[in-house]
Amino acid sequence: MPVAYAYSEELIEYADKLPSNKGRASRVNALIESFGLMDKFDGIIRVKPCTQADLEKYHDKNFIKFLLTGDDGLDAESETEGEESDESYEGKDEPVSKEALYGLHYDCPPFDGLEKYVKLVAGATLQCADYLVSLLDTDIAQNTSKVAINWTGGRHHAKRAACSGFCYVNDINLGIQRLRTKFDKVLYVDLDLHHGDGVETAFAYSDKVKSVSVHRYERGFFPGTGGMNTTSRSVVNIPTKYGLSDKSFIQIFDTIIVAEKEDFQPDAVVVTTGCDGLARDELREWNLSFSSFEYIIDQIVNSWKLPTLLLGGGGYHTLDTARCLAICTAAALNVPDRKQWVEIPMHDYFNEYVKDNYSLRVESHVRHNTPDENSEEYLKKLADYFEHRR
Ligand code: V1S
Ligand code: CA
Ligand code: ZN
Repeated sequence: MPVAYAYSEELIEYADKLPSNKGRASRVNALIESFGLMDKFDGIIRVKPCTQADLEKYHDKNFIKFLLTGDDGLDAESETEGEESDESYEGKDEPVSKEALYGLHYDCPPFDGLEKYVKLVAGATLQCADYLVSLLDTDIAQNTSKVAINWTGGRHHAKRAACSGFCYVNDINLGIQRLRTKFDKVLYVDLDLHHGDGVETAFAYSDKVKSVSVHRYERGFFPGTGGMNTTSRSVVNIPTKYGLSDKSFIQIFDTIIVAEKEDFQPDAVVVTTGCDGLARDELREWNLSFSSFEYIIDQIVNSWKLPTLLLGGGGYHTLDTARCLAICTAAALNVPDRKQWVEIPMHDYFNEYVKDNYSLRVESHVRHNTPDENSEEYLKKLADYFEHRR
């Protein structure tokens, strides 16, 4: 069961600095280690920073220069008057700051270690893609799963020349491009609560990459894109309402996502798992437990059996994200006794789990009194819509 895991002390140290997810990478990694999963991987991908040239394979050169050094080398005049930004409406001659131009503010503030962070996170996804690319054709033809995991990746909102929504560079697009050097067709599956807008934009006109995102969709909900009618040949947007339950999530997967995969016949798969749909997540939008993620990851990895790149994405309840990603890792590895795991093993962050009595699968993770606004009728409407357009 070849599953490779992207890790280095440096990757965890710098991923821990991400302002929206401080300390998450170390909790996720430590929990995976504490369940003894490190010994079960086929290989540990020793992550090193990627190069500036690697980032420029998808991103705009000036943007990357500014992100890495704080200076894009252009004079300020090129960003004054006439740029489409909120500031330019205020007074038409007012300059737009470079930070605003490149989205390096609000949700994406600069932080200490940013340069190393982006090179390591993108480097991890690229090295995972390289691992899959370097598989022998005989390995690929075999009826086993082939997986590479980077839980610090999955930065799906970053654009070619701008940071967006806690995402500084789009490691997913870089990874898909790298996978495409060997695999003809790549299916992208985005399970994060938010719409995978940055990936959709990058490959919207490609016949070779199909992006499927299931997400919360409502006026005013970030990023505001991903309505059902924005679906095309290579873009499948599955908008959902408040309170999505495990049952509805699994139904969407089993009906729409599986059918889109069958229709496309991909040669490789990239998944952004995203744990911000969990019931106790700070965003409190969906109402999912770990079991639906476990089921979906198990299906993708162990039933589809295609070369698969698993990435992280969102997740703002740090310890539940660690629980969920540890369970997903065990599912990818097909660890048979994982269903019997009930307690958090002793490890560096063990004491932080005291509130839930050190348990792994806490029943209260699902808010039982939260209605699932995705009614049977609504789910059927979604399924019918996608069936008719195939
Ligand atoms: N949803 C949401 C959300 N929450 C915040 C936020 C909260 C506290 C802060 F101190 C700063 C920001 N921002 C947002 C969203 C971006 C969500 C990104 C999700 C990322 C991911 O999980 O999909 C994957 C990695 N941004 C907005 O809603 C935009 C604003 C409209 C509101 C917040 N302000 C700060 C900027 C503009
Ligand atoms: Ca999504
Ligand atoms: Zn998200």
